[in-house]
Amino acid sequence: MNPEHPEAREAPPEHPEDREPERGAPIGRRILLGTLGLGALGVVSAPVLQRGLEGFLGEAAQKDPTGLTGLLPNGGGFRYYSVTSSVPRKNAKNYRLTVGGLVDKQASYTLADLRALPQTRMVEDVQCVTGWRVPDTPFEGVRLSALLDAAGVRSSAGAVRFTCFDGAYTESLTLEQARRADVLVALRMQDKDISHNHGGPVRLYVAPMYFYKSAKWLSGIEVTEKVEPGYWEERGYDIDAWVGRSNGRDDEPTT
Ligand SMILES: Nc1nc2c(c(=O)[nH]1)N[C@H]1C(S)=C(S)[C@@H](COP(=O)(O)O)O[C@H]1N2
Ligand SMILES: [Mo]
Repeated sequence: MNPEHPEAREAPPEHPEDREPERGAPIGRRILLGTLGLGALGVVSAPVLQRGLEGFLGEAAQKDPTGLTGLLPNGGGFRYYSVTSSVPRKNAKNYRLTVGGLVDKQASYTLADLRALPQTRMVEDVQCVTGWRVPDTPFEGVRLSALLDAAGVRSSAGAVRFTCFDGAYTESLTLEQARRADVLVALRMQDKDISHNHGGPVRLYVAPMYFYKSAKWLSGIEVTEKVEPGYWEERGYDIDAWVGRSNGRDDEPTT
């Protein structure tokens, strides 16, 4: 009924140097892990193979309490999605998140600024509209509502538009949705700083909606008058993307 969004692609290797040094981890271990991550990429070549590998990694992860397999591309049941073939890397030095549009006070946050604000942690299932699902995934970050309140949203505003430093992806929420307590400007995912491939250093996290709402590589928050359809929404997906109640899905009530 819906076109399967086809932009799942092979994840680029995570650069070990993008990671903040694991405090206390011996240097040798870090180098070993980085090498392993790159080596494993050669194995992930076809989608079918990839699915097999994900199954393997799922099992391996359970047997590996060190979390070593978490460094492998597409580990932990996630697929890598990007509508662009490459995305610049941002870190604590050059990352900025701007808040503008119909607000009284525009703002530009560094990563340190965002880390200094109160953090909210949530554990919910991640659900992609194409069917894959990752249960009980922790996300942590600043409530979007806190950034909107700090900016002072004008009375003419009705929606929020999100832009990304991949230069292509966009998303939108109504102001009411954006103010929900389960919508975060996320800095952490799976209890780690968000990696580049997962949209780090900062991604949007819209817990009650399909994962395409959770824009990766978030760089701009613009308060607008009306909802402007995002990247996938211009291509036929629902703007109001409630899990189980959108995109042709109408789950049975669970009562
Ligand atoms: N900037 C950007 N954000 C994005 C996407 C994308 O292609 N670009 N894909 C979306 C989709 S369809 C999904 S399922 C999730 C995938 O997140 P992951 O790569 O961390 O698994 O990111 C969402 N956010
Ligand atoms: Mo998705």
